[in-house]
Order: sequence, then structure tokens, then C-alpha cells
Amino acid sequence: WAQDCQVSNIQVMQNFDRSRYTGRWYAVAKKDPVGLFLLDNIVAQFSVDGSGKMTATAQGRVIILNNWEMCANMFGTFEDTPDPAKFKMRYWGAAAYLQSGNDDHWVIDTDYDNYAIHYSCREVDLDGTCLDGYSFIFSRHPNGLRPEDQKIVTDKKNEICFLGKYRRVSHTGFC
Ligand code: ODT
Repeated sequence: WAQDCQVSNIQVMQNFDRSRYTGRWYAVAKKDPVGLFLLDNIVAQFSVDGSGKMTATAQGRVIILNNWEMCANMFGTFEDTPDPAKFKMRYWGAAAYLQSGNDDHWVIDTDYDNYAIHYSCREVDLDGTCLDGYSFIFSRHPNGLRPEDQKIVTDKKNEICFLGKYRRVSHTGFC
């Protein structure tokens, strides 16, 4: 079928359940945005607070000021939208020199127990496709995706028009 790659047509997780999404997720692959920030050893931890709002922390290796390598401690709060799988993520670092911002945060697909596919388009082009975006493939397992989840993830990478643009995210114990 012909893919139009319109950001507004991207299908997200149906009936997303934020409570089942809580806990630890290991990034196993990443499609970088312009001016990438998190390099590798990326782990995210999602929570739902007493009022039902989703929050998260993340760690990852970064290089700041061109050659200073460190482990970034990041925080995010998620603003709900009419679609339960689409959020606005406000994020900032434990230190002021770390990146901060406000990005879309869409959950494309997850089985909650093994894999999750995240998507964020930062800049939509005039033709409605994504000009600058990033995406994480998350696993509950630090060593990667189970073989049975790989086809699902590949199909979704294709659907969000990022197939072939991912790199593997290594976990070496740096963070
Ligand atoms: O690394 C990049 O190049 C862009 C990503 C920067 C955003 C990192 C902010 C993380 C804030 C804490 C939230 C954790 C949730 C992580 C889930 C998906 C990735 C944003």
C-alpha cells in the first residue's frame, strides 16, 4: 500500500493504558533528531502520580560542550491530549547545561511487557511529513527485543516512515 508519511495520519496505540506502561524501559534502538542528545545507555522509567498524571525520568550518556562525556539525569512531565496515546512532554535535566524542551510524545505500539515504540516529530514539513523527528524502540529486557517482537517493531518503523533510520543503542554500564 502507498504510504503517505503524513504525521497527522500516523496510527498510535489504541486504548493506551498508562498504568501498564509504568516502570523501566531500555532503549534498544533510536532514530536521532537534528542535534541529537542522548547517545546510548538510555533507560527510561515511567510513573503515574497520585493525580493520574504520567511522569518519567531518563538517563543516558551524552557529550556536552563537544567533548565532555557524562551521564545525563533527565526529568519529564506529560500533558494529556484528547488521544490517550499522544502526550506533550516537557523535559529538563538535573543540571542547567543539559537539554530541555517540549516535544510531542506518542506511543505508537506496545505490549506493555516486552516492547514499546515511541515517536516524536519536532518539525512538520510544509507537505505534512516529518522534517525533524526522533523515535525510541524500548524493551523491558536490557539485552534487546525478543525475536517474536522484531517483525512487529520493523513493521511499525516502516509505518512511521523511519525504517532504516535507526541505530542500535548499546548498554555498557556507563550510566
Ligand atoms: O536524545 C535526543 O536526541 C532527543 C531526546 C531528548 C529527550 C529526552 C528527555 C527525557 C526526559 C525524561 C523522560 C523520559 C521518557 C523517555 C521516553 C522517550 C524519549 C523522550
